[in-house]
Amino acid sequence: MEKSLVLIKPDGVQRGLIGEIISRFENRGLRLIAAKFMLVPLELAKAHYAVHQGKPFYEPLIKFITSSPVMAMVWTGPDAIAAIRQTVGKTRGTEAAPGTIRHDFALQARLNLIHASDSVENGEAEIALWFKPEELVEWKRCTEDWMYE
Ligand code: FUP
Repeated sequence: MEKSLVLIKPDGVQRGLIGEIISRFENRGLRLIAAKFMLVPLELAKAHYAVHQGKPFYEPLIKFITSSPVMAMVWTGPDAIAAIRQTVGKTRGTEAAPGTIRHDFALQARLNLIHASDSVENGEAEIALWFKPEELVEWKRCTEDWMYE
């Protein structure tokens, strides 16, 4: 099954949206397999956003992600990458579809509450960056027999 890194970014933590966001993924039927609440070291922030280095929003983004704690998680499930990005919505809240987290709780690009991996390959790489292999928990939700074909 696919795996995705999901970060509830500093704005989501500060605004008290951790529970709301986790509920959305739980309700979707996805399985949480790792979580840690943490301040992001500068080097980790730079590695995570390396693809954006040099872009105008890069420096403010690094400042933002290291400014306050994040809730870092790994979620899995069938088609987890697509399912999670669908639930998260497009980068800008004003472009995200109604019912998505970013539509329902955000307006702009940087303060968009969540990071979610955009492909299986990037998911694997991001999970390796944020978590040690032993931090991923092997278990099965009781709902899965009635949700996963
Ligand atoms: P997403 O995959 O939707 O999280 O968005 P991107 O990978 O394109 O961008 C990563 C992060 O850079 C966004 F979550 C927020 C930030 N960003 C800006 O601050 N300004 C922009 O114009 C685009 C992205």
